[in-house]
Amino acid sequence: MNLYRTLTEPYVAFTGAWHTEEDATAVKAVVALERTRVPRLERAFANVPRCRTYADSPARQGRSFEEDTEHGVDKLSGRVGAAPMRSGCESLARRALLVIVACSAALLLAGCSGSEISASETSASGTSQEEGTESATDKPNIIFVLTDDLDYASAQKMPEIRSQLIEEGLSLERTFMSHPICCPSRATILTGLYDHNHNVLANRPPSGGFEKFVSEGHEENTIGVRLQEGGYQTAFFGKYLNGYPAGDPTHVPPGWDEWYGKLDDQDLYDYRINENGEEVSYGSETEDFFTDVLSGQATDFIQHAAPEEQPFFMYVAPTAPHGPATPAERHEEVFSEEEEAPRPPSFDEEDVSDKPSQIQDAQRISSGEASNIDARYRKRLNSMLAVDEMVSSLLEELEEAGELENSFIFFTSDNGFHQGEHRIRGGKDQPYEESARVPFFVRGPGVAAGAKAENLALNTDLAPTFADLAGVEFPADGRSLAPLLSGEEDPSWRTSVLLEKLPQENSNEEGGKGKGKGKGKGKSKQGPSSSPGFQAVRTETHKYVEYDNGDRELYDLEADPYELESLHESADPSLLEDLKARLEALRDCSEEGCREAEDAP
Ligand SMILES: [Ca+2]
Ligand SMILES: [Ca+2]
Repeated sequence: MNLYRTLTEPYVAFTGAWHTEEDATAVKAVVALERTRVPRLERAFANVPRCRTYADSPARQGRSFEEDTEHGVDKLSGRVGAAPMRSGCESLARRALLVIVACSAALLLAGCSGSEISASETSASGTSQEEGTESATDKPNIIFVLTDDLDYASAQKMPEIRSQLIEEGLSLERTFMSHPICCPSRATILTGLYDHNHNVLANRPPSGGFEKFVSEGHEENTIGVRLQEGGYQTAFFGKYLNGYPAGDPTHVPPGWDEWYGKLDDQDLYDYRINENGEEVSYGSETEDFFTDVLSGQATDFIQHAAPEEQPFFMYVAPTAPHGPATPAERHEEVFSEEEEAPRPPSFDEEDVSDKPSQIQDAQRISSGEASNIDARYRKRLNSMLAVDEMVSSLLEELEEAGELENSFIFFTSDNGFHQGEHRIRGGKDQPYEESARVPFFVRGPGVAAGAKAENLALNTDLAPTFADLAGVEFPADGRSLAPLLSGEEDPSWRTSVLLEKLPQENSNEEGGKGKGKGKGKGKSKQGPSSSPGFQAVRTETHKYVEYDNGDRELYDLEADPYELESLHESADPSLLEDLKARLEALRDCSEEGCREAEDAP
């Protein structure tokens, strides 16, 4: 039976109406039905010997936690490379992975659950931040899952993410990526800084990319470094920064006790991983599928990190559903031809006379292009299913290790994704909601199950939130989301965020791509060219955008959640003045100045 054929009803799409409640009900019903039909699976991999990595290495075993913290980060930087994962135990790791994959696939059908905790069983202990009053063992584990280019609506279609994160945790419904494109967004996540302060402005040199991040001195000051100094075991899995490793495939950034940094861009077969300083190649067999390899490495880490006294921080970054969005073989046909990409009112926007020039220059979307958008949408969903299974595996492993109730699991994406809205055939790097707004779910101690909050959240907040939960200092432009996690009402919460794409030196960006890009003037045969640079203020009710070329946009998001009619020429002058003033206060802000500007009434 194809589980998903019943889930293809047209859905209420995007923005203020971005809730997919009908789908949610359908997903739940189908999963529940399957659970009654199929006998529960035993834990299939209970007896599979696992490859022990750092925890069992001679370097590690000779050292207690106290010694680790005493020696600090310099001493600890020698950890990585001490025990390459696959030396001498490759076949075991492979076997374990295969079993995990088999079990995960079975999970989808049979629901070998058991990882559920009720809200009443959780406690707020993990959110207690009084430094120095807690031992390291009281501190919560933090698991951060960062997908690549996942749009808000698609995230709601994932059955495990829905049942285990959305329904068991908090959805922050208004979460944005300040500069919604891979590398700048990830630089913000690692540093807690806006683009105008971290200065990684693009995916590639000279204005951006991994090399720019390094040259700006950020690697020594990431959230990984601070949490490691604060007594956490830190581990990184997957996609780091575009352009990594720039010539040295054994480069392990400071701050990470274990490092599994993906090489070879977005390839899901025939790629390499830098595994703790050792370059390991993967082939084109079924079991080489990257998301599954990533899942195996991350769950293995939980197994060996959980028994340690130290709490742990995991940064798990799959490349799905970014193009080429290759699904696992077992998922190739799950979302099938009935599944059509969302068609919000902004799809193939009819009247673009209100829009900036690059949108006005774009032609309407042809039926052939619409079919291509649908095909890519299905591929993206199918590619996400292995991530969905990975989330389930991580939760199951946490529960098995007795750590689930003391772990926060964060799930988000580095940017959203256009699928025909405002005639933008695909891509991101735009100020529109489809680009900048992302799915964001948190589950953990003290987080109410099924809660939703409308407070504005931003990628600058992630590092400060992790630091706050861990009880360490981390100066940043953002702020801790911890009060929102525990359901505190905060009437003084920020009322605006800054969205920005700053001017870049010549670099050939991938964002906002349309195939007609850069081909002369006049009407583009296909999609719009990428947007010029912009800075924009997004308040709870409005968005005001200033482009470098002088174009402007202003939307009343309550009356016009799909951003169909820009009011920049017709708005009440006092509203325009207010938004301009707010943008001015934000555009060069730093740290406390950002928080004050964002909080302005
Ligand atoms: Ca991305
Ligand atoms: Ca319009």
